[in-house]
Amino acid sequence: MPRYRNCLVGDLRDQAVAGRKKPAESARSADPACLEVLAARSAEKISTVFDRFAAQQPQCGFGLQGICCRMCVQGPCRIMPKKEGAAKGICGAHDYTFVARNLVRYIAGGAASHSDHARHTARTLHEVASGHAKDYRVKDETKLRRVATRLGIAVEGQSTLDLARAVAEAAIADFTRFDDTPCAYLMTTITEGRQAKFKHCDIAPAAIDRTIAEILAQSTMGMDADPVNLIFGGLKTALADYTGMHIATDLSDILLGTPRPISSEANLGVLDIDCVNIAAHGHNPLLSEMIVEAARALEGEAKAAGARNGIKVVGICCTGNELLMRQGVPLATNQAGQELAIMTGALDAVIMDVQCFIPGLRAVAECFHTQLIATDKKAKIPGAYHIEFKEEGALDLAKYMVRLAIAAYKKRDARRVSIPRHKSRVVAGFSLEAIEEIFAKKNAERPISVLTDAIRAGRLRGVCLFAGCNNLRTPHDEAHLTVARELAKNDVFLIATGCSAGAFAKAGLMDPAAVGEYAGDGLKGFLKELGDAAGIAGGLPLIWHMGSCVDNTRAADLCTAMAREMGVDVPKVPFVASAPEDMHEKAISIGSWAVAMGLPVHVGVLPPVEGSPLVYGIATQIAHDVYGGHFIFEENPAEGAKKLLEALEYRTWKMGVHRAAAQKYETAPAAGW
Ligand code: BF8
Ligand code: SF4
Repeated sequence: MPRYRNCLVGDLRDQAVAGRKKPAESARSADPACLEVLAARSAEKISTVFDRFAAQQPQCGFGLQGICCRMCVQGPCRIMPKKEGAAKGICGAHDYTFVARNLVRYIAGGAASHSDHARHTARTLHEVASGHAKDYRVKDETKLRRVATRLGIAVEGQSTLDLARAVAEAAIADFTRFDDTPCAYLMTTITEGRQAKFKHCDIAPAAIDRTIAEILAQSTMGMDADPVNLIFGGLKTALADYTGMHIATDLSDILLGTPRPISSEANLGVLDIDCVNIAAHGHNPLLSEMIVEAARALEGEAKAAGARNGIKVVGICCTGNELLMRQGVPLATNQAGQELAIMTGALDAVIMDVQCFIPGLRAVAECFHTQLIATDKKAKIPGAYHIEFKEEGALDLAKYMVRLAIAAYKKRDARRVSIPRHKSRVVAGFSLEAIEEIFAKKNAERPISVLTDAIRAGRLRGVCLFAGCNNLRTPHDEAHLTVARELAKNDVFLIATGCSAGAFAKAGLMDPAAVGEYAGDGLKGFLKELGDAAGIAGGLPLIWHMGSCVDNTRAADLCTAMAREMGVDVPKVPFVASAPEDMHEKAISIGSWAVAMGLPVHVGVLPPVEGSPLVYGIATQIAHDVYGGHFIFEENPAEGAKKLLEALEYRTWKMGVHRAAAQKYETAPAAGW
C-alpha cells in the first residue's frame, strides 16, 4: 500500500512546528459570501474567528505536536529532547505516552458528544413508545421494521409502538450493558470480517458509556503508559462513537423520516430581508424539526409584525444538514461562517441545540438585534437566553422561541442589513435508502452492484466520503473544494457529510449543473445514466449529500454494502475518506473508527501526533497492517487528492490481482489486504 512518511528531511518534530506556522491575515475563506460580509463590516471591527485565529499566532509548538501533558497538577510537562533531563515528563512518561494519551482523550470527547446526541434520541423514541412526547411519532415505520429485524427483534405481529420500544431499549442497552457482549448497533451493521477483527483485537465495545469512562481511567496519571495499548483503547472508544452515531441516525430516521432527494439552496444569500430569519444551529434535529413546524404555524404572526414573506428557517452546521436532508430547509453556512450569518444584520434569532456553536456568537449578536437562544442544559453561552428544551411539549416550546425571533425582528435596523447575494442550488437527501432506490432503477435485485460494477469496469475510480469540519488553520472551505474538484475530475464517486457537505453545498458542487463542469467523463456518464434511469428531473448532483456528522454511518453502511456485494472485507473496497479541514474531537473520533473499519483516511489538518514518531507511525502505517486502514496526513490539498487517488488505485489493482488468482485457482478471493 502507498505509505507516506517524510522521514528523510530532518526531525519530524522540527518539521511539525515549521509547517504549522500560519499567516496572520484574517479573512481566510474561499466562500465569497463570507468574504463579502467581512468586507462590508470591516469598518465596524467586529471580532470573528478569523481575527482571533490571527491573534493566536504563533500557536504553541508543544501543543501542536501533542507533547504537552496536563494529566496531573505537577504538570504541565513538556517534552524537550534537547534539554538535559527534560526528554520525559516529571513522572517519567515518554513522548509516545503523552501523544497517545492526548489522542485517545480527543476520541473520548468525540464519542461522548455523538453518544450524548444518540442517548437523547433513544430516550425520545422510548418516550414516544410509552405514549409521551406527543409532538413526535414514528414517521418511518419501514425503517423501524428494518432496524428491528437487523437487531434480531421479531417484528411479525408486533405493533409499531412495541417495536419502537424494543428498538429504543436495544439502543439503551448498548449504552449501559454490564457484561461483555459487543454492542448490537455495531455488530449488526458491519461485515463478518470486521466483527472477527474487532473481537480478535478486543476492541468491540460492550457499552458506550463504560467504554468512554474506561478510556478516561486508562489515560489518567499513573495508569497506562503503553502507547499501543492506549491506542487500542482509543479505537475501542472510536467504535463506541460509531455505535452512538448509528443509533442517532437510525432513530432520527424512525422519528423524523428517512431523507429522500430534495432540492434547496445554500449560502448566506438564502436569508430573506422580508422574512423573520431564524437559524437552527447545532446537531440534534429533535428541536430544529419542531422549530420548522412552529415557524409554519406562526407565519401569520410574522406577517402581522411586518415581515412580508413570513418566516424563514435556515440551518447552520449539522442541524442545518439534518433539516436540509429531511425538510429542504436552506443551509445558511457551515461552522466557520456562523458569526458572519449574524453579521448580515438580517438574522433575528439563532436557536442552538448541541455542539459546534461558539461562545464568540454572543459578542457578535450584541452588535445587532439577534436573539441568541441556547436550549440544552449542557450547552449554555453566558449572556444568551437559556430555554431548556424538553421533548414533552416540544412544539409549544418551539413556538415560544419563534415568537422571541418575531419580537427581535421588530427591533431589526433595516439600514444595517447587508445580505450577500451568493447562494447555490442544492440537491440533497441521499440516505443509503435513497441511494439504493436510485441504483435499483438500473438493477432492482442487486442495487449496489451498479456502483461496484462501474468501478470494476473502470468507469469510476472508487468512492470518496468527505467529512469533517472547518479549521481556521487552513483557509475556510478551500481544502474541501480543492480535493473534491480533483477527485471529480478523476471519476471518483463523491459523497459528503457535515461541514464538508456544507462547503460543497454553498459552492454549488451539489447542484446537478456542476457535473458538466467538474466531472470526468466516467463520472459524468455514470451520473447521467443513473439520473435518466431514476427519472430525476434536472439530474443528479456532482456530490451526494448524505447528511450530518452522525450520518457518516450512512456512508459506512454504503461501504459495508459494497464489501458484501464484492464478497470481500472493507479493506479491499475502493473506498476512501477525507476530512480536509478536520477540527473537532468528533472528527478525530470518526477518522479513527474509519481507519479501524479498514479505510484510508486523509486528514488535511494534522492532529497533534508528530511529537511521537512511534504514534505517527502507528497511525499512518501499522494501522494498515492490523486493520487495513490508515491515516494519510497531508496538509497540501492537491497532494491529499493525489494520495487518495493512489489509495483507490492500489485497492482496485490489488482486487484485480486477487480476483484473477481466485479465478485461476477456483478459490474465493484472498481475504488479506
Ligand atoms: O458534527 S463537521 S465543525 S458542525 S464536528 Fe462541527 Fe465538524 Fe462541522 Fe457537525 Ni461535525
Ligand atoms: Fe507530568 Fe506525568 Fe503529570 Fe503528565 S502525568 S503532567 S507527564 S507528571
